Amino acid sequence: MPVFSSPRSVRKPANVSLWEKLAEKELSKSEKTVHSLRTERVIPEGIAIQPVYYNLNDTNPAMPGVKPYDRGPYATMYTNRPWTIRQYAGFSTAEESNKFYRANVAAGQQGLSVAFDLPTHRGYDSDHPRVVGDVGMAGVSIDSVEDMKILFDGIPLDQISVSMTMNGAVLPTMAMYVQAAREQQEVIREESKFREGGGGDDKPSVLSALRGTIQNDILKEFMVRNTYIYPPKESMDRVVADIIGFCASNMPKFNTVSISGYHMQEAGADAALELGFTIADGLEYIRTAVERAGLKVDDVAPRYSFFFGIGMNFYLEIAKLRAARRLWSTLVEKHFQPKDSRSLLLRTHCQTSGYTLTEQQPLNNIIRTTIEALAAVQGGTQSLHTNSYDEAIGLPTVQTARVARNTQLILQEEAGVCDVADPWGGSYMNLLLNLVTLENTKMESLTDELAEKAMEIINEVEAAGGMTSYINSGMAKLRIEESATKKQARIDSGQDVIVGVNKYRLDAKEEEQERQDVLQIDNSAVRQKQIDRLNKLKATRNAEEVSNILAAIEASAKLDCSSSKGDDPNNLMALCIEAARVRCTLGEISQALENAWGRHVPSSTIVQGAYGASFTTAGKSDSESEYRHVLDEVKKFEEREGRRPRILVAKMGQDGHDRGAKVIASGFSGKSLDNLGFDVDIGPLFQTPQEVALQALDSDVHVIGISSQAAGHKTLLPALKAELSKRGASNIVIVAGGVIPQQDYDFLLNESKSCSAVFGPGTRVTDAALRTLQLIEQQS
Ligand code: SCD
Repeated sequence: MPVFSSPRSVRKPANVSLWEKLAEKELSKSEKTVHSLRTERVIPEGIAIQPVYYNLNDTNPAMPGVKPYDRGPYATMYTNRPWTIRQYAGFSTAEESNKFYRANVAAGQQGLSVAFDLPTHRGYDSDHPRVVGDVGMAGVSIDSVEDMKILFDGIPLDQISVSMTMNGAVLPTMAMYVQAAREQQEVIREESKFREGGGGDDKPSVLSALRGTIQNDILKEFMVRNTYIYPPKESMDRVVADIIGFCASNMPKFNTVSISGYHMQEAGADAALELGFTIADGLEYIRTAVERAGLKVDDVAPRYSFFFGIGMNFYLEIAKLRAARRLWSTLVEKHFQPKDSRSLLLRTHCQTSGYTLTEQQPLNNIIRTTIEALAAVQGGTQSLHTNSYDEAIGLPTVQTARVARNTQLILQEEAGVCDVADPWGGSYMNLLLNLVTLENTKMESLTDELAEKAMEIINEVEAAGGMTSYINSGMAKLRIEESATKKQARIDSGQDVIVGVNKYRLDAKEEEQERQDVLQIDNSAVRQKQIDRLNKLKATRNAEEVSNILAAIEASAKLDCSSSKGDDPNNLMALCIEAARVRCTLGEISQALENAWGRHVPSSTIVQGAYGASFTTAGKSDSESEYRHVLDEVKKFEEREGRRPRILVAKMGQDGHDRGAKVIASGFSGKSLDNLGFDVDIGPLFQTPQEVALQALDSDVHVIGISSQAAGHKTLLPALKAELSKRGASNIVIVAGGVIPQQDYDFLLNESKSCSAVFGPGTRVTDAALRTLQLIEQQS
């Protein structure tokens, strides 16, 4: 007898029988799961909710856990085990973050997800001169295994699954995590020996018990996120491949890559682009492991996992996750013929969209996040992060983080959404449309259509020779930037509604009353604390062991990827664990690899024409006339000054989030009607204030536009202002935009006088352009 009774049916189609078998198997292993066993849930109204529904007239209905997995990777889905509530967080120091993690786990969080600060991402120790404004700002700072041990103090790493968002400095970070787990295990063994008078030594290696996920998705870093360190080839063939190889042999429960579409969506990709590029990335990672590193598809693919962003188009986001599972299983089967069915399963984490959060009326963000979270779970995600409602303006506070976590707990424990697997299977989406064209109105049709669109994109990428070649051609970045610029134009012209921003906006006084305080981090105190700990570490370690292992890492890095297998003595992950053991720092390990490979230098592009073209076809005469008004003003400026207004759009520090900078650069640039007519220079990423000042002088710009998304503005903007003054260029106007809390405006505009305007989230590009022109005119 199956544990689950299927809906009343006389005959049993093959998929239904298969589903029953799979469901039984899942239930038989579920002692540790959150929900108790049950066949159905009878609600107080006396109605029995079945764990899954299907059309009894269908000869072989699609079922959850059954290929091609549209309806979910597991047969029982949340009816047996709800998705993991996994809030992504990291605060300044390891001590602070540890406190936060422990409190969160006590309050119902089920898995950890570590956010590192930008110096850690980019392979710099906290004492490096390039990272003065970044230490501890957008995540936790980790310089050595000592920090990692503090981060996980009191959190049993062999029991709780830990996700780490790390891509650039992924080797030292993973190595420090593994070494911290080993040392944690040693302490436990010593303690149990002491208590039990011996024993404890026969416990299996801690490595095989470690559960979690390392992001390790470098391809999307080159496309959008920008926290790479090394060039693409070495990053793929040695960093990614050696980690996959090491984990396949030694850490079987660890997900070795989290293939991310989330960052593409945040950077402006629409759902089809996000889906197509993410699946194409996944295929490239299998290819790297199988064709380059000589690993077997079934040794690696079951531990690949995915990560999608969930925005406000409710139906489309559900369809995206369903289509993703279908595309993955179909394409992996076609291209790699795995024998293990787990290689076909697309398991995913999701994060609600940061981009859709607004600074205006921030409480609306709770509603947005709830809708997005619901879409993620209706789409069948395995794990979920819900954003805090203040994230459009800064880092979350304890209270806003609690609301975010409770959003998921309420869905799981109050709303009954775990009671049924894939309620959308076969569903009609819209009754009105349904009367006209029956077939085109199902969620199933939307899934089909999105899958088809994504498949066209995947074919385009494959025709270019796979994702690495496609990225190298610059096309991936360009297509996402174009999509971002068009989206901005649709918002600025009012075609896409954002409640409280371009429609139903409060007046300035009311907005002021709604303002939230955000968490402030004392960057210089965090940095000093890290530097003190680094100095202590360097004074107490064995210098010879350190230099020997760093030399071995550099030598191994010069080899090709035939050493990626987990048992190879040159495997970089194995060497880095040894380096972590002897207390090499993250910066030193990264530098050893850099000595062999160099640092990747990106090229910057500007999409021409997309902004104006979308704006002028918006069909709203008032927004079009505003647009033309800006063009007229720019023209007058040119006639008066003998040249167009010239802006340097720049980013400082290690903050690589460049969607805002790219949209501004694209929107402002160009001579024709297609854009706003400024002369635009776009600076390279990761600049120091000195470098930005020098480029501004070289290019003879009127204005510098600084985009800041990673909380470094209070250190970096005053430093830029000082650099300009030092060079006698105080006449260059500085404007800033991005994630800058209102509570910092006064400091930036009046106290430090380090910029002349701050364009907060929700500012229309046309408004920013007009104000910038006025500021230049006032200055001259
Ligand atoms: C699950 N299981 C079930 C079941 N559902 N068993 C029986 N019945 C069911 N219905 C089992 C699974 O087989 C698995 O066992 C275990 O339960 C856990 O389930 P899971 O589905 O693997 O869930 P989880 O452990 O939570 O893993 C989820 C992912 C993982 C696979 C998606 O990769 C993950 O946690 N990813 C999170 C990534 C993350 O946090 N990223 C943050 C990025 P076995 O293990 O035995 O098989 C943040 C970011 O980048 C932000 C922006 C930025 O910084 O730029």
